[in-house]
Order: sequence, then C-alpha cells, then structure tokens
Amino acid sequence: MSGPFDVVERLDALLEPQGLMRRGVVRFQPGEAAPALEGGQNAQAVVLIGVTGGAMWSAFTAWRDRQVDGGGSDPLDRWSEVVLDPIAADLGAHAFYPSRAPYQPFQSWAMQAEGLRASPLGLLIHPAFGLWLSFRGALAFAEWHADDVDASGSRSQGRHPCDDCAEKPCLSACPAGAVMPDRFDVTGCRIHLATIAGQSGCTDGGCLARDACPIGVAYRYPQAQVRFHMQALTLPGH
Ligand code: B12
Ligand code: SF4
Ligand code: SF4
Repeated sequence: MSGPFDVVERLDALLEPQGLMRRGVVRFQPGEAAPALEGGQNAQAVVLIGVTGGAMWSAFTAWRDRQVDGGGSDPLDRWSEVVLDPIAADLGAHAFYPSRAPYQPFQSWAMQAEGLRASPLGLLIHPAFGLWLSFRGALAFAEWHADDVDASGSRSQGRHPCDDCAEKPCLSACPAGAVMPDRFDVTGCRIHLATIAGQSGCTDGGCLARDACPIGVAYRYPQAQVRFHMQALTLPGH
C-alpha cells in the first residue's frame, strides 16, 4: 500500500515526461465547497496540475502530430485528458479540467493553494513565473494525508508582484485599452482581436500587455504556443 509521499513522488514522475508540473494543493475543510466525486462524496483535496514555459509544448505537439485528425477541435484539451485520465486512475483520483463545463474554480483554487493573486489582466501572477502559468487539470482525492508535503515547492509567501511594480507597463501596452487597474475588459480585447490590426498584432504575436510584464519573462511560452492560445481565443465558443 502506498503512503502519501509515494503518491506525490509518483505523480511527479508521471507528469515530468509530459512537461507538466504539480502545483499547489487545496485541502477542503468539512463544510467548505469541495468538488463532488462519483458516489456523491466530496473531495478532501485537489492537486493542481500546471504549465509554465515551453516544457509541455513539445510533448503536446509530438502527440498532436501522431493524430490522424490533428487532435480535433480542442487538441490541447483532448491531450490533457489523454495524459491525465490514466494518471488519475493510477493514483485513485478523479480528474477535473479547466475548460470543461461546469467550470471548476481553478483560479480560486490557485489563490488558496499557492497564495497567488490576480494581475490587472485577470490572470493570476506568480512571483517567479509571472503571467506564464496556466492549468491543464486538477486531481481530486477522496482522502488526502500529505498535508506536510510542500505541494508546489514554490508557495508564494511574499508580496503581490503587482504591488511592487511601479511602472505597471501592462496598463499602457494594450492597443484596445482593455487592461485597467481594477478590471479587464474581455469584450474590448476580443473586438480588437477580430480587427485586421488585432489579427496581425496580438493574435499572431501574443498579448502585448502580457508581454509587457517584467516578471517571469524567462518562462514566456514559445511563440508557436503563444500563437496557438491566441488563435483559440478568436474561435467561436472559446
Ligand atoms: C471562461 C474563461 C475565459 C473566457 C473569459 C475570461 C474572463 N476574463 O472572463 C475567455 C475565453 C475570454 C478567456 C480568455 C483567456 N483565458 Co481564460 N478561462 C476561462 C475559464 C475556462 C473559466 C473561468 C470561469 O468562469 N471560472 C469559474 C469561476 C467560478 O472560477 P474562479 O476560479 O473561482 O474564478 C475566480 C477568478 O476568475 C477570480 N478573478 C478573475 N479575475 C479576477 C480579477 C481580480 C482583480 C480578482 C481579485 C479576481 C479575479 O474571480 C473569480 C470568482 O472567484 C478558466 C478556467 C477555469 N475553470 O477557471 C480559464 C482561465 C481563467 N483562463 C486562462 C487563460 C490563460 C486565458 C488567456 C490568457 C488565454 C490565452 N490567450 O492564453 C485569455 C486571457 C483573458 C484574460 N486576460 O482574462 C487561465 C488563467 C491562468 C492564470 N494564470 O490565471 C485559466 C485558469 C485556464 C487555464 N487552463 O489555466 N478565458
Ligand atoms: S506589469 Fe506590473 S502590474 Fe502589470 S501584471 Fe506585471 S507586475 Fe503586475
Ligand atoms: S490580447 Fe491584445 S487587445 Fe487583448 S488584452 Fe492583450 S494587448 Fe489588449
């Protein structure tokens, strides 16, 4: 029978070849809103599975190139399930996915798990990875005994990076004025992305506001990965 540390070590070993990384753990107290598992039981904990930099991109594109249909209409979502469903089964967990409705509160979970906070772009910002952190899934466990495991290895204990950013270049970089100190205007962003200037600008090259942030630039996604995500934003239903 495997102990809690075995679960964490095994998870890391299974994620590493896929370029994915274990992020924080949310431990639910009795009475707290926790995701329901099969059989009606609530999860005791979820372990977030994340992406930074380009490590995941090569694993994903190698898989996509082998698919006769190119991975379908949402290849990254499908790849995430192909990778994480067997890992969940191996560990006796249930996998949740960020883009599968009903949406699970991934950002709220990350705020709790890693102490992250929102940037003016609405994206959570990490002190080391900056805005280059996203989630491919979360593994929910009916029982969790590994509270003393440093789940992320990088829990943010310090100040919010945006509080120490005097210049705040993200606020002036957006050609659509969509990034404001207290609000991100999703509609304004998407209207700009649909224009010719937006297509050849942000859609092709990446979000100028995200690129203006000085935190975590070493973890910027490779250009093909950036373009993939930006193009997905302009598709109907995304
Ligand atoms: C719907 C959705 C979108 C929509 C609408 C987004 C919006 N701004 O309203 C569209 C398609 C436009 C979109 C775009 C993008 N998204 Co999006 N999106 C989602 C999705 C699938 C659901 C969001 C949701 O409704 N959740 C339900 C609520 C209940 O969950 P929640 O976590 O509790 O939500 C809280 C937080 O969002 C928080 N919050 C949000 N903004 C702010 C701002 C402040 C100041 C504060 C304090 C809190 C706060 O308040 C909510 C209530 O508690 C999530 C995945 C997910 N399941 O969360 C990704 C997600 C939020 N998106 C993500 C990303 C990366 C993007 C893009 C950058 C994609 C890209 N091009 O690479 C763009 C950028 C848009 C932007 N700047 O906001 C990441 C964010 C990672 C991060 N570092 O935070 C997520 C988590 C997906 C992932 N796979 O990791 N997205
Ligand atoms: S540019 Fe400054 S204010 Fe904007 S997201 Fe980055 S750290 Fe935060
Ligand atoms: S993608 Fe372009 S329009 Fe949208 S927020 Fe970023 S800089 Fe602004």
